[in-house]
Amino acid sequence: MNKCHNQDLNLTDAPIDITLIEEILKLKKEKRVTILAHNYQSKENRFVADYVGDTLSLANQARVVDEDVILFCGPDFMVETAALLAGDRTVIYANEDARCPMASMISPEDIRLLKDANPGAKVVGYVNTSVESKCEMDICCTSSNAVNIINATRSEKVIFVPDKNLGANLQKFLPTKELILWPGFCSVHNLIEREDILELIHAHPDAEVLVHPECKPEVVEQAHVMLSTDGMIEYVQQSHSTEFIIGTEVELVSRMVENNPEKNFYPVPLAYCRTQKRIQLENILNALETFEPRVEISKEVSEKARRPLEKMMAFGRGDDVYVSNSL
Ligand code: CIZ
Repeated sequence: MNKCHNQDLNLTDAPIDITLIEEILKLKKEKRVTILAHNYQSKENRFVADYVGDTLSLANQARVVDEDVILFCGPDFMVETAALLAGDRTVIYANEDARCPMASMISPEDIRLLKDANPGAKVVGYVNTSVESKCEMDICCTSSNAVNIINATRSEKVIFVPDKNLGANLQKFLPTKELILWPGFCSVHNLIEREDILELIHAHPDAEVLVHPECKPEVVEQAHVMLSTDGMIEYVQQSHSTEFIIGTEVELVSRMVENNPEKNFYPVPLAYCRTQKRIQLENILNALETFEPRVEISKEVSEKARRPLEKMMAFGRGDDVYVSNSL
């Protein structure tokens, strides 16, 4: 999680609309709005944000910021997760059309059928799901705390939804659990092939290879370390290596370059999240001007969906387990 300092933007490498940026910065101050932005957001969106991070760290921020209004630059499920945890604060989508394809790959009815077919199995659900699907879960997780959360469940069989790649990669760290998986996937990480990583390793044999756990297992097998996005940011900062191959969304690699100018990073260029890039400065300004669209969830649904999220928040982070059990 980074607290952002707006003066950090290097304007030399991108045609950025300075007038728009100035208007956004002025308006968010006048209207006392906190802007949260996910790690995959564009450089200009990250620049106007107060905090940049992964789903878990942004959800934490949503609970503690001083302002009563939060504008969230991220896909639907992240905005709704923050809203469920933000107490009385108003939470606004930067662009409601930024809908995560993975979240629509499973429905509450699918989860009910899985529960009927596997009586006694607890349901651990990735946060990348709809509010309605969360109502069917025992506990939520993100990639940064999934192993600790699944290990703590009180059943040997655990229904893990919806990401089959994440589930298969987690299973290797969970020898006492049997994960029942669902065929969902991240449309960005699922594009990365083993050959993409092998080509980069061939070109940069001394580089450390970091990949995200939403990648296919055969991709993860080529890596030195599997980590969540905030985990990767911290890892490259602390590592003595000077070269890194990064298997996740390309914007995260831009952040690493900005933070570590003395190190070299080799991304997989096709790993580009179109959903997140639907959020543009114009959307942010419009949301600031109108305070619309707001997250509106009925009281009954909020109460049910908040329960698995609150349980997750009690665990905190934990992706150091991936490093200590290095692949
Ligand atoms: O939890 C998140 O923010 C996502 C989508 C990935 C990660 O590993 O941080």
